[in-house]
Amino acid sequence: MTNHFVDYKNSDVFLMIGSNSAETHPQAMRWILKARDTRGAKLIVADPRLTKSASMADLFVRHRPGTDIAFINGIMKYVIENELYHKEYVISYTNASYLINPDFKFKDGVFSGFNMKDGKASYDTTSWQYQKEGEDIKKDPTLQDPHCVFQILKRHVSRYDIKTVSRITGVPEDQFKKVCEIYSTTGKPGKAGNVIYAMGITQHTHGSQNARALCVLQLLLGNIGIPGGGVNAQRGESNVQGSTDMAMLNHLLPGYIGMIYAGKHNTLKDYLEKEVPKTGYWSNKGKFLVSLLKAWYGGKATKENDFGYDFVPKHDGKNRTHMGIFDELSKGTVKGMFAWGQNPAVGGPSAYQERKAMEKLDWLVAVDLFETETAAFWHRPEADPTKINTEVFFLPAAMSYEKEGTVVNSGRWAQFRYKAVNPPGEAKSDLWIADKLFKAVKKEYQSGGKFPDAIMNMVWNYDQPGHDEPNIDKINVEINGYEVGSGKTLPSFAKLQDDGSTACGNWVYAGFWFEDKDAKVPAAKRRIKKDPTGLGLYPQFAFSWPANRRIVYNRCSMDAKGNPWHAEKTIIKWDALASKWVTYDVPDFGITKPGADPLGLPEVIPPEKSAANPFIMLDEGHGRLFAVKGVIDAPMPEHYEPVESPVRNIMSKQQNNPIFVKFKGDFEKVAGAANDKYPIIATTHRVVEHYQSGAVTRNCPTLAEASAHMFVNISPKLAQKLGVKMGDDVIVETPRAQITCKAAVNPVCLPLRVDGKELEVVGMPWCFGYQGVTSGATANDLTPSVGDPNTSIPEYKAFVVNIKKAGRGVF
Ligand SMILES: Nc1nc2c(c(=O)[nH]1)N[C@H]1C(S)=C(S)[C@@H](COP(=O)(O)OP(=O)(O)OC[C@H]3O[C@@H](n4cnc5c(=O)[nH]c(N)nc54)[C@H](O)[C@@H]3O)O[C@H]1N2
Ligand SMILES: Nc1nc2c(c(=O)[nH]1)N[C@H]1C(S)=C(S)[C@@H](COP(=O)(O)OP(=O)(O)OC[C@H]3O[C@@H](n4cnc5c(=O)[nH]c(N)nc54)[C@H](O)[C@@H]3O)O[C@H]1N2
Ligand SMILES: [Mo]
Repeated sequence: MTNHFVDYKNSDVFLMIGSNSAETHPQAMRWILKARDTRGAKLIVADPRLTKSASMADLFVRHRPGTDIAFINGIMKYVIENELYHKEYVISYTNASYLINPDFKFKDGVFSGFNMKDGKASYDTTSWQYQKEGEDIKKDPTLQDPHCVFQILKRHVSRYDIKTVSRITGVPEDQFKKVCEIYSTTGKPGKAGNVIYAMGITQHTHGSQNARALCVLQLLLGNIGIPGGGVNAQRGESNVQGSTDMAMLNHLLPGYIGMIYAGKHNTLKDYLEKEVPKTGYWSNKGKFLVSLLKAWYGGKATKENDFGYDFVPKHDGKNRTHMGIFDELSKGTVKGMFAWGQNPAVGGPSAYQERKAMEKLDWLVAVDLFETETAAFWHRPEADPTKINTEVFFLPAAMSYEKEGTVVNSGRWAQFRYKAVNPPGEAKSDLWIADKLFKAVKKEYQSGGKFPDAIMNMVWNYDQPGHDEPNIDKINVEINGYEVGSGKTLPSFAKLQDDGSTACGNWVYAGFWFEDKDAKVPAAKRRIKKDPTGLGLYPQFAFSWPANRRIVYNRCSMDAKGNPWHAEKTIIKWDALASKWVTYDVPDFGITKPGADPLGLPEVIPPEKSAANPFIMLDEGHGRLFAVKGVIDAPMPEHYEPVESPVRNIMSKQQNNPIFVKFKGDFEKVAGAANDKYPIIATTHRVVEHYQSGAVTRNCPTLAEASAHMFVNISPKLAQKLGVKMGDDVIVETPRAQITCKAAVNPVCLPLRVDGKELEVVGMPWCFGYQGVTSGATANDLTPSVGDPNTSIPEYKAFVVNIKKAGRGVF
């Protein structure tokens, strides 16, 4: 999230798209309702289903799953052509005026640079780059040049007129126009539009482009960097933000430092030359990486050995995401697996095939609170345990309340939590398990093994005399960063060096374990409820990364001269009379530099300087309406159909994202386009009663009772056609599997009129499986294993099914 939950109270209009906060993020809903009560804010909800959030909306539009880009591009067209964008912001703070290579083309739904090599599609992005004159990028501040970003974007989205958007999405024209009218009011300086999204946006073969489209819209309206604005991904599990920050993703090292790839980054010098930009804040990446290596390898990381660069296992460049790993499992190339706080037998795409793939494992370790479907895969209903040779180990884990540690919420607030109760029985904290496991593995390596360096050189000194649990304080100091030698905790990442004098486990958390002068505890532990501006910044409540900044890109909350766009919502301003900055939030731009003043007073940096590059994390310093890098599948969002869709793409000949991720073998089956056998559009969603795969909530008797049955929401019209009533059993089938569940007949899902044709849409929760107090069919048996080319996130939210009334004996 660029902003944070409490900040929602400062919004004027919310566009909640592909998120059902009322059920999945109730804290977000609390502040949305506050904005409505106190400032008359409007809530627009766009969702294929009538959700609990939708029922509270001022305007609810039902659109077809997988058509968000058409929807958002349509709003952009309206905003641009009616000149409702925030002109000063767009010219000063985005790349609107930048000139793009004249070779850039878009034809038949494909961008220039498309390649097909050895059956693998990709883009060469050379023609997407800026025109240069020497080192300088060419610009046209009048925005008239046909090759400038603004004109290219304008031409691109001009194809998404209201009628076309309606034909694709199924949203009636007058309703869509209303969305455009209401949301575009936030382009006025002083108005704040807040985009709230979650899995309805991301879980698509064009999920990254969905999110990009929202960013571009927000840039056009000047909604980024301001209180009440932002692009606000409602992150998932309570600590999914923290786990992403800590690099639980295969392509990242902690703190969003790109992974080291074999072949491409053979030496530290190679890495620094190829991956550290000359401009923008990422030009400090070398300091972050060297400090990370120092944190990992301590005294073993020296200048002479490039700080232990060779100790880091390198990525082989293959698809090492969830789907890539299960593809390998199905081929039998993976011997053992840890399912550590994960239940892929229910949560993974094509779960039926994933469960089957696990049979190829020699061993499986499940670290969990319960014997999940994954831990129990070998005695699942459809399997014969005598034929499965996988050895399964179960390690009982403590739940969040049964251990201490830090959780980072969607708003980037790191908050330390104390242990409330002891874990039951033999259950241990994950940290305890990791600690014992590491030590045991290290012991094994003493008698030799493949590539011992990574393990043998690792700093591992978290012992706590007299305690069985490792000392979490020591770990937090390492993550926060310290001065090598003195061991002093660092106050911020500005202190990090690339000469081995500092160590830091995650630069974005630098300062989170530094003592707050008033609270006398580390920042992540403090809970001071003071809010001097009344804008909900709460600067001494927990720690907001980076640098305790509550709203990122906050230079954009002011004009070039440093006057806030909205005086009542001032988080930082330039006091021209006194020639100084007034700051309530931590600025993400330079306001002072060490001066020549003999008293040591810093020199104040005037506003013009930071106005020239307000998006400090980007090399060019300007928000990207056109993405020259960062995404690999398109510089501007373009509508493609989901891989499984009953509809042909009316925008171009290109049916799907030309480079979506797919697999051969067990995970290959897809219905494809306009397959008459599967005429119904399906999506999946969460319910308030259950959490995720239901491993915890289906073991909680009250919740299990509150939502006891697997169901599919079908429209009254479809029910009539199928001859089923509320509560009847139906069979839902795809080319991959079929499931039997109850029909929930109500107007949650209704047919949509898409390009003159009526199409049924159905929705299913994905929280059921065969274990637990209550059980039910798994929706993910139906979902396809296809994904977004940038992230490999599966297309969970748009696929096709056929539904039949259940006959006898189908169970
Ligand atoms: N009670 C509860 N809360 C949770 C969770 C839980 O399991 N239960 N899980 C947590 C986790 S890990 C996450 S990631 C979040 C997820 O939070 P959300 O993303 O809010 O949850 P979902 O219900 O998966 O999806 C949101 C909405 O997307 C809609 N949708 C489906 N297809 C499309 C589409 O093509 N476009 C658009 N715009 N919308 C579409 C669905 O109808 C649904 O209402 O919730 C978190 N909070
Ligand atoms: N069809 C469909 N599928 C989806 C989605 C969707 O929207 N639609 N959403 C996707 C998303 S966003 C997500 S995040 C994934 C989630 O997929 P998973 O992560 O596989 O599912 P969870 O149920 O969250 O699994 C977490 C497990 O951790 C255990 N657990 C809880 N606390 C602890 C702990 O402290 N320590 C340990 N060791 N274990 C613990 C729980 O008992 C549970 O078994 O599912 C994805 N799958
Ligand atoms: Mo999630």
